[in-house]
Amino acid sequence: MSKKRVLSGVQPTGNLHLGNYLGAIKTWVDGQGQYDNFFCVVDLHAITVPHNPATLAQDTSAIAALYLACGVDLNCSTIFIQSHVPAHSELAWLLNCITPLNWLERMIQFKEKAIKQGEDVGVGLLDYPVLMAADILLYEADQVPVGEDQKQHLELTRDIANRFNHLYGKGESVLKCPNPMIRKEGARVMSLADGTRKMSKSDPSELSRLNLLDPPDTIAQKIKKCKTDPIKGLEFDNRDRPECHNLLTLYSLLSGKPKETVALECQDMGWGQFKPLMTETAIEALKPIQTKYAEIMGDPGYLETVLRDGREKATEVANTTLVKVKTALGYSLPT
Ligand code: AQP
Repeated sequence: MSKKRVLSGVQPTGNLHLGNYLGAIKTWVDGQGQYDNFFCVVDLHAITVPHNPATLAQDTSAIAALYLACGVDLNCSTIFIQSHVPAHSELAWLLNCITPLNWLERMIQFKEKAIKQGEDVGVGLLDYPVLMAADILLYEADQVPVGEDQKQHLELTRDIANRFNHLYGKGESVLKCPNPMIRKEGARVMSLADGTRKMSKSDPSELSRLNLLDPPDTIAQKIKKCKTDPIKGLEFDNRDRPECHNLLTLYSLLSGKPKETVALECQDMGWGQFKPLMTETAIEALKPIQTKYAEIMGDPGYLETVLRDGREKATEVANTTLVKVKTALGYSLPT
């Protein structure tokens, strides 16, 4: 029996942080042996917010290198750049034409990000979830590992697939309906500056996040300055102590110690004792990723080969789905 397929991606909109790693990339890596995986750098999504053309290509390659540095294994996974496979844009257009506008207007991420862009908000930001649906549906993905913030977009992808099949499938499933894969712990990593807001690349404060490539002294400084509370004795799951819950969760995930072990270890600690422990744990957890990243970036030819092979494999799968969709819609295909 063939393996189930996984598709996921990250936007090259800034430095990858612990939220992207623990919410998404670590889930990819931990489960990759069981699946046939496609991991893309979603650079078409990156221009739905203001971006810098001078750094887009470089940022995109850096994220692909980080996938490898975090442990994505090319024996069971394909890494590629979204814009290198034109089928993504083409399917997005076709799906646009069957997606009701009010489905998109309901998306929380659109509402939150649109406020930041004011009157200049682009159509691309509203349309982002349709492009995401195209990304997923092209690969007939069974599972999509994402952080909790993307759950609503995943539900929309399922709705779009069902609507397409209903309208044009003649009783068959042209598009495969995917399932979200959301881990229990780490699905929503919160900001170091405010335990009620998610850690995010676009937060203007660098102190709000730990980036995967932060050097040890930066990690130490960010943890030293992170928001805490005046209470001695650290605990999980106290609604009035969101920063405490977030920091203990990060400690648990980065150290590999189960939640119960961390709860016991930290129950009598004050912040003065916890912060150095957390600092050392974060530095140690990120060191192998940073070392591997430096090796990969030191050999650009290797990364180019990985991405060229990835583009070929991805194009083959994506174009097969695109032909099915265009046939169902009644297009004549070039001979
Ligand atoms: N704080 C988070 N906790 C858990 N998972 C998270 N993800 C993002 N933030 C957290 C997951 O990371 C993957 C890639 O995200 P993305 O690059 O597509 O964009 P995003 O979700 O919008 O991430 P950011 O960091 O907040 O970027 P900006 O600020 O550019 O929008 C996704 O699987 C996401 O769930």
